[in-house]
Amino acid sequence: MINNKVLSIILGGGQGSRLYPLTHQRSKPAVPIAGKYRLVDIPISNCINADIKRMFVLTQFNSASLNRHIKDTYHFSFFSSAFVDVLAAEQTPGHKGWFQGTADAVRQSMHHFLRHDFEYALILSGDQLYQMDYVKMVEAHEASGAEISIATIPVNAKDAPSFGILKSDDDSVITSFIEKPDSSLLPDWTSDVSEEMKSQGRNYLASMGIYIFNRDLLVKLMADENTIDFGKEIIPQSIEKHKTLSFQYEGYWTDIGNIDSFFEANIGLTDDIPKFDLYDKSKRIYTHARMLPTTKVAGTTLDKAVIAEGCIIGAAKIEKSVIGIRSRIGTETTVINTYMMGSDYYETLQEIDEKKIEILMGIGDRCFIKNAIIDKNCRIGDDVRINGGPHLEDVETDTYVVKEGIVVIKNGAIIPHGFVI
Ligand code: ADQ
Ligand code: ADP
Repeated sequence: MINNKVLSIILGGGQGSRLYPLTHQRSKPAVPIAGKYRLVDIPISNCINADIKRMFVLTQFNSASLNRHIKDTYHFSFFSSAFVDVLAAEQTPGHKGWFQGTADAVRQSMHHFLRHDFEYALILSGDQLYQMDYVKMVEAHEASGAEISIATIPVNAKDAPSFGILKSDDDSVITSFIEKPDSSLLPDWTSDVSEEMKSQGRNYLASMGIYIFNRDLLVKLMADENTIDFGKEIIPQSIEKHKTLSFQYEGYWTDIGNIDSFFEANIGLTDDIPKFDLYDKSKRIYTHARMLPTTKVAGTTLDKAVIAEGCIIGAAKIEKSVIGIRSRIGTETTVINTYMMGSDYYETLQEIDEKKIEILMGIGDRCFIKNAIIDKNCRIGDDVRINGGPHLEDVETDTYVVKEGIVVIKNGAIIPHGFVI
């Protein structure tokens, strides 16, 4: 079986500065998405659905929450060879510690990979939302006799400068590649795409940052210590020397590397027919099985609301919002266009009494919250008004950050009664 020949390497994130403050105290793969999952669940689930069961997650921080999430979620049978291992950047006599870039992350971890028997290394990005059958890509790679394959997707001129852009011949062999081209260069980089893609103005073939390398070639390429990144060095330097296949994909795929795209991807789940389908049994997204109680709602008008398990909601209105696990929302409160991540635990009435907790976890009564991301375990008092939007300037305080009009309340922040943003 072809999937047994594959070892997956999930690039869990650099410093994650573009997702700050969500990555302030946790590594990027541990960032909660869609109310109950974490970013890393996406590539891991895609692997499990493709029956690729050996995965490494490379990350900068050895975060306890990521390790616990992986350990508690992905148990495989005692008799199975399946595993998900987190490899954090580690300081050894020969290494500075921090991963310098994507290729450097793979290089520093090579000794862990080479203990395993595999023919193809499937290198995945940890911050994308999509459901793709990797087996088809591996099959195309093997059938073509290529040494490298890159998953590609047509994009429009506005998005093209954020990606690696390439051109391929009639056999889908990549003939040229440019990492994040300046928009003035774009006229030279159009590709012959399908009519459907053309009608959407998606005339450029972008790298999805998903690669297959033959094992021997990867070993050879990693021996050159001067290369730091796949997109900037390894791929552009390799295409002339090694047959590199473009594996074109036209399903839903989005890069969620910054606050804006992260917000859009989450709010997009409230659409009538979301582009990212969480309800497809054959493409299931796995996460920690928490055995939470059902959600309780009283007196709330719900419109396009995605609500996870274990919530206690008394709000007046929730519209176009994703409400995460164990969220508590008080009465007469309105929540619009907001992603609330939820809480890691419940506070018991006894605890609240003993610790004299004044502002409970969740959102209080009579609040108005719009265009916001509320990280886990926040305490938002009564009569708070958070009105995000383009009228707000980018700013950072102890408790929140505004980025491109989106108000991000930091993990565990306490927002006092009557506060206005
Ligand atoms: P980017 O996404 O800009 O472009 P990069 O920042 O290198 O590339 O990130 C790729 C993946 O690796 C991300 O998941 C990121 O979090 C992770 N990563 C980055 N640095 C890391 C590190 N030091 N250690 C561990 N993981 C790290 C790339 C390609 C483009 C392509 C886009 C598609 O370079 O050609 O078009 O991906 O999104
Ligand atoms: P999930 O997968 O549900 O997000 P995790 O097990 O990753 O949950 O995280 C739950 C977190 O909440 C853990 O860090 C746990 O230690 C923390 N936690 C649980 N109860 C309490 C509590 N009473 N006070 C503070 N932290 C708690």
